[in-house]
Amino acid sequence: RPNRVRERWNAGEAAVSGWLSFGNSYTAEIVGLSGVDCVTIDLQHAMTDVSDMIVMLQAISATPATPFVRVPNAEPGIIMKALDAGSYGIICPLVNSVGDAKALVDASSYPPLGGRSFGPARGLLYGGPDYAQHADATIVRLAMIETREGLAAVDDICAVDGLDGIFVGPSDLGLNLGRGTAADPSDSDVRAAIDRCLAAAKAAGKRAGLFCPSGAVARRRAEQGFDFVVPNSDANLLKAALAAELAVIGKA
Ligand code: 3PY
Ligand code: MG
Repeated sequence: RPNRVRERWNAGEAAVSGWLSFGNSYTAEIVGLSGVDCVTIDLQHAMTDVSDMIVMLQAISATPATPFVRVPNAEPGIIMKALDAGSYGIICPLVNSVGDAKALVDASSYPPLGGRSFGPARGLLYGGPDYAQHADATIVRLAMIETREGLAAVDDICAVDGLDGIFVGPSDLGLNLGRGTAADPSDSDVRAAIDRCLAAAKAAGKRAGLFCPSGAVARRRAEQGFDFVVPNSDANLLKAALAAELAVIGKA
């Protein structure tokens, strides 16, 4: 199957991803059928584990959305497992150096480009019998820039061969700059850091993504030039929608 994120990019558009933090296949199916291009299963901060991820990927297979996984770190074992389970994209947190970015590319690419081991269990079911031939070109690899070190190295990280681009974590970035954890920061230093990441990606001919706390912010960031935006997570959207309904009843 094609990667819809690449299709959007090839059409000159930003891809929109849902963000899953409940370890649940029903939520994955709902978000996958919502109209998003892609659904990212969060294995870093969310209440999810690898067995949740597998049934969530199966649920997303029954929708038009392309499955991505945010792994907990650049450890090769979990990157290879997410790909073998059928993920078409890897978002890797806390990429602080060229070495971290190369580790992501290495674990997500078959030889000769990388060192991914062969055993694409669900990858074959989702991607078809020719999976091994097209996997390297189909899979999207995004390195998260969300620390001082990552920001300082962003030009060199963007230049890493095989990396599709970067994904900015505004909360960690703000925290690292001593400016709080706002997901749509008003602080001028954090805003400048986000703009710097976008410029670095564009200068290197790479893609730039960003976590956003709403559709309005996601739209503004896509108009600014970001290629991959997330209009908030399932958990945050549920909290906000429930709070709004409770306010109507006079409960909040
Ligand atoms: C951050 O804002 O730090 C993130 O990781 C968003 O997903
Ligand atoms: Mg983060």
